[in-house]
Amino acid sequence: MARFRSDLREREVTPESLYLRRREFLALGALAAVEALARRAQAEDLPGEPLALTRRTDLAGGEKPTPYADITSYNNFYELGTDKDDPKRNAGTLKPRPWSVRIDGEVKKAQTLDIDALARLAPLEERIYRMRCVEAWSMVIPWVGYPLAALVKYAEPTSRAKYVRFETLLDPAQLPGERRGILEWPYREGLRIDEATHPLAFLAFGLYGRTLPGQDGAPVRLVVPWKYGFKGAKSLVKISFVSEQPGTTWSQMAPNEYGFYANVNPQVDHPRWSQAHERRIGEFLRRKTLLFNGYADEVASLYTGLDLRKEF
Ligand SMILES: Nc1nc2c(c(=O)[nH]1)N[C@H]1C(S)=C(S)[C@@H](COP(=O)(O)O)O[C@H]1N2
Ligand SMILES: [Mo]
Repeated sequence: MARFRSDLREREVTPESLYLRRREFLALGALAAVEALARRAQAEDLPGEPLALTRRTDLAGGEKPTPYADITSYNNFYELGTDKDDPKRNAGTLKPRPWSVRIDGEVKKAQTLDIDALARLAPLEERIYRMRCVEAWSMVIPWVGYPLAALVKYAEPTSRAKYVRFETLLDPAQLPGERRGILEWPYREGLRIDEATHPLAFLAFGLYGRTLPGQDGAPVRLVVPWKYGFKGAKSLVKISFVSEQPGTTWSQMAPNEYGFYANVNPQVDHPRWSQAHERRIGEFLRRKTLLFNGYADEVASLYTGLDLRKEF
């Protein structure tokens, strides 16, 4: 964990504009300053409720976060449509309040928590993570939430809890895509318990300092930055602790394409395309994909002894 700790670069809590402003003041001077002030005004207009953060940690090596507009308009959320711009257009039917999340299975404290109580289980913080989709695009996202480990600890799993299973809301009135049989609903994902308690695994309630918009998984979603994006189940209503590896939506739908582990591995191609490169949204040239999405020093030890070609 040494590198993870030294990578923590805390910054004071500032609005989106300051990411841009600092850079532009330094690089371009007065003209840029005017432009940056205009952007700051826009940043203050971001939708959602502002969230009080205790700290900010850059875990993307100083890379500039992808603009809010891209993070919220280029999405995968099949319950709200299969095109990248469908979720934003269709998110209006999703009502993130009232909302509750069921915690059950192999735990001492099985219970149903109101979303606001869930959000208060641990101090909210911002973490800037690199994210990568199996479709070979990537983003840098300033998520707001807390480590999933805090919830696991709170739930008090029994010794039989070996995996954690995540389930999305099943309600075609709110998520009309569930009327179509494109996937088996509700959307389900899973982690091994040691993955779920790894300090990088995160439960997100917001982005850019505000509550999540529907298209990004309001009111709460999973974020696993060293795995492909499909691990990040959205709009969660149930978190279950189980003794057997749970079935997951994509691995049941297409087992040869999407494994349970879903680790970003540039050497293991998707059956229909290479995983060696990726396109960072907003950039033209493609980049080399990094093992475990750049978090290998932190997470590789979770997978020693596992053949990542078989367990992809
Ligand atoms: N419920 C649900 N969660 C989901 C998906 C989905 O279709 N439904 N798509 C997954 C995929 S494939 C990706 S890449 C990420 C995209 O997250 P983003 O749109 O917030 O970037 O959400 C994941 N979580
Ligand atoms: Mo994805």
